[in-house]
Amino acid sequence: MEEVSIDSLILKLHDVNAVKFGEYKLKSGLLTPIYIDLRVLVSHPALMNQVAKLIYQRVQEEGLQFDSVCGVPYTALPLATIICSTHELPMLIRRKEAKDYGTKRLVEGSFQAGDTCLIIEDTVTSGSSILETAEVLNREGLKVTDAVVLMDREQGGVEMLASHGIRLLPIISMFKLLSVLLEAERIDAQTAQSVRKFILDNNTYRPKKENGSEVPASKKPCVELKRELGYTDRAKLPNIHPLASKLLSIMEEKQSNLCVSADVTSSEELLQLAESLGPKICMLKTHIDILKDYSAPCSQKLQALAQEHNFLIFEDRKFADIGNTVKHQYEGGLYQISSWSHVVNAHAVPGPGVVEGLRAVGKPLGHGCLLIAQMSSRGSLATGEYTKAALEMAEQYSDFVFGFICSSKITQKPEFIHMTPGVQMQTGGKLKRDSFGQQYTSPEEVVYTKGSDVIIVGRGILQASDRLKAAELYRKSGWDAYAKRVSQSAQ
Ligand code: S5P
Repeated sequence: MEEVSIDSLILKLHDVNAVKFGEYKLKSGLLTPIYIDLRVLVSHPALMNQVAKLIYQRVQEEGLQFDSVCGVPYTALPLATIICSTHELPMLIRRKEAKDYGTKRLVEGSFQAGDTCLIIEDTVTSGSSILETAEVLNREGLKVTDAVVLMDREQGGVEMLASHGIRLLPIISMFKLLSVLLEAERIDAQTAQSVRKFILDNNTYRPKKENGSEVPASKKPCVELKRELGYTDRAKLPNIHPLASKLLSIMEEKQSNLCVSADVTSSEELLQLAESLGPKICMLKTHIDILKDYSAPCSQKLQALAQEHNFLIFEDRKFADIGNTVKHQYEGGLYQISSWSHVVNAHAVPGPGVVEGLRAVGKPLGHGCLLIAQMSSRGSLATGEYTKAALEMAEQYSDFVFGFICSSKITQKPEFIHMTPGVQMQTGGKLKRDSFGQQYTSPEEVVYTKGSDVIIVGRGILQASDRLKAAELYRKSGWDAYAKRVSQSAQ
């Protein structure tokens, strides 16, 4: 069977009218400018097989463990059938209505209480259809922990299901779909923008407070639709962290939102990189503990280069311990990170103490910290509620935390900087990965579609035959995507 790429699948789905633009009514009664109707798939067997193949690929990549598979009736039922038949997996069928004769079962097939069942779905808006199916399966004693969906409308399904303990793994997101159709000139920029606005304005997820009442709808984190402040204006915001302000000013001045990830193992190569790529970047990210020959003069020279070429240094130490320990790790030991690095980052997992420990050292020195709210690696656990908790922690310590490591924009507050790793130019529309689960997105998608501020690029530049040329390519691509985003938001 031919290799399936997400981009070509999106175009084929558009060809067969599975994606339509106009005015349509959703199950909820809401009028939508885009309608995804995957019921037509059954009339296109080759496409059906491709979709089934992609879903199964995702299941394998995530390493999901389950005893059986259940497709949400009716559209996903044939998809589940193809997958189960091809890979000889046991399947269950959920009846939508119990028959009034015979066994009266709501779930057909053999299973045992405590078995795990993987759910497959074609499209998700709020996640309610998956939840309904999961509840029926739960009542029969089955566990549901994961669901794979072909198309996520990004209107709160991931969050809603996560709040019920189900991880939703989408293959195509609405924003990806729009950017592919726009790129292929199947839709114009105005249509794409109006759909984006609709999606952001109609997030269906209403998290419950502890007392059970609903908190007001929050918009899906993503591209800002009101006129967006540019980097220069954000640098002047009254409550902005001085380092965030400095970074934004550097970005504007050098027309660069490129942070190079200098993942090299010798001091000489690190300094040579900083010297040659310095003029192209706003920030240089280090993993100081991978150097085989680190000595204090290396970090002193790096500081001098940062001054000369006007970039910030970010030691990607990913602190993740109790406050007292990270304090020592930050200021002491062999590397004395706080003496030379403007920026560090931390996992939110230990709770606020990790930020308090780092802040005690870094704040008096004028340094700042990024919290890791999401990760680029396959199967990352930093999603949903965890991401939200990281955001809350950043808000609480905004005198030290000025931004996030994340895959897309997670807050509309313009004081916070979003920095995204896992960036490489995409070729042929295929999602790039490395052999250890690193997942790559293009600069355009990260900055324009996902609303992030800074692209972090390592091997995309380091492995190029001409690193300077590659850095210029990434700088231009990241900057053009930012310019396009800001100019569209002004329209
Ligand atoms: O989620 C993350 C967070 C980080 S900081 N994913 C990442 O890849 N990183 C870092 O970004 C990672 O440690 C590496 O230094 C860089 C990505 O490198 P590349 O070669 O894959 O571009």
